Amino acid sequence: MTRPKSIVTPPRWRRIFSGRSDIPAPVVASSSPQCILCMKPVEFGENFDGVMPPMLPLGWIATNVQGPPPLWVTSNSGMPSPPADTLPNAAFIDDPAVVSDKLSDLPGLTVFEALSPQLTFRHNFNLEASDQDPNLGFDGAVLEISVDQGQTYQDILDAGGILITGGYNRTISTDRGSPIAGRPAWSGNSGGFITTTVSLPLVIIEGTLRWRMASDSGGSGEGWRVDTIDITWCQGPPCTPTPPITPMPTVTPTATPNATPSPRVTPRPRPTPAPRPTARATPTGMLRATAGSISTHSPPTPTPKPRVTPHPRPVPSAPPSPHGTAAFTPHSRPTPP
Ligand SMILES: [Ca+2]
Ligand SMILES: [Ca+2]
Repeated sequence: MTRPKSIVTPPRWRRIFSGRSDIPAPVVASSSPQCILCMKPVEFGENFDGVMPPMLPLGWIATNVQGPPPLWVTSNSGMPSPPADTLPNAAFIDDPAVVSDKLSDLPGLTVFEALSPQLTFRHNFNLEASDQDPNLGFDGAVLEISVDQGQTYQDILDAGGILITGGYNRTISTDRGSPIAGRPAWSGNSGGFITTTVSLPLVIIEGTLRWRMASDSGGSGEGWRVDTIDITWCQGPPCTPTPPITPMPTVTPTATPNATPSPRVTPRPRPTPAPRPTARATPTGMLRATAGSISTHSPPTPTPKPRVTPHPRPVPSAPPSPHGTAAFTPHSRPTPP
C-alpha cells in the first residue's frame, strides 16, 4: 500500500526532526482533517522508507529495558509477512522466548490549542498467544504516551486516548512474567497489516509516543511490524488575519421609523384642478378629495359609488325659490371610467 506523504511540520516537530531523511519538505497537507474556523490542518508522517535497514529514522529512540538484542530496527524482509505496508521498510521488533521489554519512542510531540489530534498507523503482528482462549495473550504490544517530557509513561487509553479502530484484542497473562501482565494488548496473529486509529489526548506538551513490545518467560512469536504512521490535528490560534466584517447597511435603526406597518403603498393624489364643492367618488376609494383636502384613510371600496354632499350648496343656475331658498336638486358627478 502506497500513500503519498503530504506533511506540514509544526515548529516543535520541525525543530526536533530537522534533518530526517524520510520526511519531505513541509507542504500543505492533502489528507488532513477538516478544520473549523481559522484552525490549520497539521500532519506528520513516518513511513520508515527513507533509511537503510536496520537504521531507524532520525529522532526515534530504541531501548531494550529487558531482554536480548535486537533493538527496534527498520526491516524490509522476513516475518511476519508482508515485511512492510509502504515499501520497502517498516519498523520491526522480534518476539523472543524470554522475558523482554522493547521500546520504540517517538519524542517531541506537542499538541496544544488544537482539535481532533489523531494517530493512525498500520501494523502486522504475530505474538505468542493462547490457542485455547482467544482473549488471552502471552506476548503483546501496546501503545503508550508520556505527557511529562518522558518522565513517566502510561497506556494511551489511560492517558485519555481512544482506540477508534484496530484496538487491543487480548489481555496479557498474569502468570508468566510479562512486563505488561494483565493489560489489554495486541497479541496473537493479525494476519497481515491492519489499521489502528487513535484519538489522542487534546493537550500534549513535549510528549512521546511509545510502541512497546513485551514478552513472557517462554515461547516466542514472529514479531511486530509498524509502518505508515500519520499524526494529524487542527492547530489553533494565532490565526491568519481575516478580512473585516462589513456591516450590513440595510440593518440600521433609522430604517425602522419610516417603515409602515401595512405593506400598502400610499397612493399619490391625482392633481385636482381646483377644489370642488361637491364630492366625487374615486375609482378605488383610496383617495377622496373634499374641498381641497385629501384624505387617504378611507379603506378601499369594492364598488365605487357616487357620494353626495351632505349639505348641498346652491348652484348658480338654480332659480330662487319663492321663499328665498335655493331650490336645487343635488346631483352627483358620474363615476369616471
Ligand atoms: Ca514503509
Ligand atoms: Ca513468550
